[in-house]
Amino acid sequence: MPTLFRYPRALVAGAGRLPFTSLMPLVLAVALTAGACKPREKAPPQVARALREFEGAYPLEARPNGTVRAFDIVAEPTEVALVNGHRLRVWAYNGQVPGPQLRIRLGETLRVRFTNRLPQETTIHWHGVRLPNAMDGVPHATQPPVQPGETFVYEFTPKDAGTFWFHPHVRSSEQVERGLYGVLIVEDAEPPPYSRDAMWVIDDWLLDETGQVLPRFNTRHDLAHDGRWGNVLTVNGRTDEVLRVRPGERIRLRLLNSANGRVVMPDFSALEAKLIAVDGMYLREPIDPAGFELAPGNRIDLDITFNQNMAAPLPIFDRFSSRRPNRLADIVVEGEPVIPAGFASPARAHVPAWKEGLQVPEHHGFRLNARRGGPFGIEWTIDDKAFAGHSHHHEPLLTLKQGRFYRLRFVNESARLHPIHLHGMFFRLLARDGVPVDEPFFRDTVLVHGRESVDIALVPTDVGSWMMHCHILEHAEAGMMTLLEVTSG
Ligand SMILES: [Cu+2]
Repeated sequence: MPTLFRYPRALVAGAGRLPFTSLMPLVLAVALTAGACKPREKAPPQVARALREFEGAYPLEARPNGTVRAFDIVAEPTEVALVNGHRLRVWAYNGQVPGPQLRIRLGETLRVRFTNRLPQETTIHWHGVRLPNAMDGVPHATQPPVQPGETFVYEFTPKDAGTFWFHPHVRSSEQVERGLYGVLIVEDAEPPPYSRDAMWVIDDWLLDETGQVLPRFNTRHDLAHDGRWGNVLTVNGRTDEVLRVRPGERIRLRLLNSANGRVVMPDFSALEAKLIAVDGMYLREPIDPAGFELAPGNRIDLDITFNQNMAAPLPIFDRFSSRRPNRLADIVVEGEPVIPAGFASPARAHVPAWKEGLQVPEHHGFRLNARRGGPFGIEWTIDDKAFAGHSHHHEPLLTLKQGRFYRLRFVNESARLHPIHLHGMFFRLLARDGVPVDEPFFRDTVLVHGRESVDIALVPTDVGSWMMHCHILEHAEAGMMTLLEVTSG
């Protein structure tokens, strides 16, 4: 089983197919021609090959089977017994944090009648779901914000099975932090026969001395660092979450990082765990999850078989900070053994390698940085532009054509972390700091480290105005958002 994630830089030494030195002239040559050769002009032969390799990676159209699954969701302030029974004043979907888990099957249509009973306007964004642009939940860009007391109906048929989530796209650094998020699971048309399908929603909370959500958002400190990192880490709203399984069980464990800023690196090395999906999408083949950086917005699905007998609870740690591991949850294996289920891993998706992707001229390099100014004193910028809230009409920073192959680059000119999220499309990581990385999966969010450059490739499939933003929600709120326009033909 290949190991991919040995961040920081050890990863690239192991995964790169080309030695670093042989790659450098190529990277320089590409950099020199960037801008002179856009895909719409005479496309290099690598583009045609990349497009052929993309065929069949995922469906271009939804295939509704006629079944509509209807849910009501209400957002309102409430109190929940959270963080081990402590009464926490939150904003919640249907009175729960995490919010309700919506579970449908591929082909079914999701219809959510959403009512806003918050003291602020809001929307629901369906993170990772390829859906019609009008259902994407971005205020002013795809819909008017839902005012207090109003109702809005979201209806769409997901094109992909997988682990997705939903949250507000208005003042998200406050609204998500206060507890507004939930999981959307789209099951395969024929789900693999795992003995159970478990979900860990990871969040961290910044609580004040009274044990309540500190009601100061977008502080200078948050903005000058990697957003708002909390002092209480929860899984499914608890600091003492325990997953109980029986010996021999083979389960699917889905993880979501719903934190505003904190990155976690869950350590499952004591178990027989395989990574089978990232950001909802199955891998080309299962791989070792060791070192995967689960940034805000990211999801991973694990395939775990509990062969061993464990007398004591097994703690699962977050080791993003190697000096300060955080206990996420415990796993307890107990009871009567069951016969392990032997079935083929569902991780056998067609994921293009795009080995020539780095030879395709860069279509655009986004520069990520910060400067003084703006309503919070610090602005986070993409190409020196700060997105001034959602209250204005915005011109797209970049226009892409449906069905074309693009190589894009993020150049982090700052020292902070930026998990960059694209709405409405998946992309594949091609390189970090110019060194090829063959991740056998698509993503919708990639963590860009301080001073790092990251190359991605994508084929936009859905027309519309799609957001691209940092998923550290304080960075996004302070400007690190923009729009990509995907046009037909
Ligand atoms: Cu950021």
